Amino acid sequence: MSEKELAIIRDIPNNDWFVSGHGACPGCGMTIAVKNIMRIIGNNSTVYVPASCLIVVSAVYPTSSFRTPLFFTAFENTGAVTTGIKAAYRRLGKDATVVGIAGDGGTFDIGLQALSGAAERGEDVLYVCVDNEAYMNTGIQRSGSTPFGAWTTTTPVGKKTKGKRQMKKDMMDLVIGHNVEYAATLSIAHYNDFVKKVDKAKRKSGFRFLHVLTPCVPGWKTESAKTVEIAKLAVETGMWTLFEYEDGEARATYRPKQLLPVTDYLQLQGRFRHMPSEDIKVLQRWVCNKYYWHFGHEAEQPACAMFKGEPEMHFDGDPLHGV
Ligand SMILES: Cc1ncc(C[n+]2csc(CCOP(=O)(O)OP(=O)(O)O)c2C)c(N)n1
Ligand code: SF4
Repeated sequence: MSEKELAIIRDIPNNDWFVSGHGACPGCGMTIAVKNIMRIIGNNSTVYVPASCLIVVSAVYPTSSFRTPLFFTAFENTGAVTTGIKAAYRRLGKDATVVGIAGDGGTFDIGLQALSGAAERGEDVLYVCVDNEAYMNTGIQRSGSTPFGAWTTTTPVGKKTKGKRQMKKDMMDLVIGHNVEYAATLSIAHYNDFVKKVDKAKRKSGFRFLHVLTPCVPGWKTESAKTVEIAKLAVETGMWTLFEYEDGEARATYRPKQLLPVTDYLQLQGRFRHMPSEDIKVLQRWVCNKYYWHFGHEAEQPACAMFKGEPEMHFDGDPLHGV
């Protein structure tokens, strides 16, 4: 492709292919992500969106906020429908980017089978997961992506239970396990990293997966003006790790020099407000384990000092992602 590679936020073309008029909540992280992804992908593209907040807020027949062709069928089949659209274009001799944009429920849980099929076949499509960590448009039910301790309507807080009891599923590891062409995690607060990864995914052929953490105001019980700050804190506390997988190797694209304690992230969100200190410690431990797993021992962190010497911690190095 001869067009100039995009490296920083100012390089993004001004043309909008996802426009205002949609019904998303003020401060919705998902629409910030989608607007900027579409600016980079451009209009030589066809978008598929399964049942999710995105389709509900942006496509009330016969109108749509997407200025590209938009497809919508069922919840569980993003991998299958994008495969079919691309096959039809191939048959017609047309070259267009086919993008599927699904929520975490449609990716981690109910769409996992179709995603796995498309990834394993190496279909030439771009799959974007806009991850708001629950089934939001149907009333904030927990998904495989919901973090430990979070309140949702199906992981309530009461005398016996205190939010979700399981850890967030490692979706990137599952996708990378298919030996895909490209996979990357993105943050709406790390703009230049975001731009480079979307541009890279656009330029490549084969199965590409972008995983964006997208804060949700009512689901996370946050202030709408704090969406980007919360996305940034997710990275700085290690709740969200920025890396990419390319040519068979994973590499960190940003490493917080000094991890902030998870409480800096949790305290801005009502979904964690009930968390007892022992649960916060469990979550901090998960973060530290993940951090050492990704970045290795040389990056020892004060926020993790309390776990030193515990056998399950990866304090001895062995970073799985080869950073
Ligand atoms: C087979 C099937 N089961 C359930 C539903 C109902 N449903 C529609 S969207 C949705 C939740 C989507 O959650 P997610 O993918 O996380 O996207 P979000 O709404 O959070 O953006 C559910 C359960 C459906 N449409 N189809
Ligand atoms: S419920 Fe959450 S994901 Fe859905 S539009 Fe509102 S802020 Fe965005």
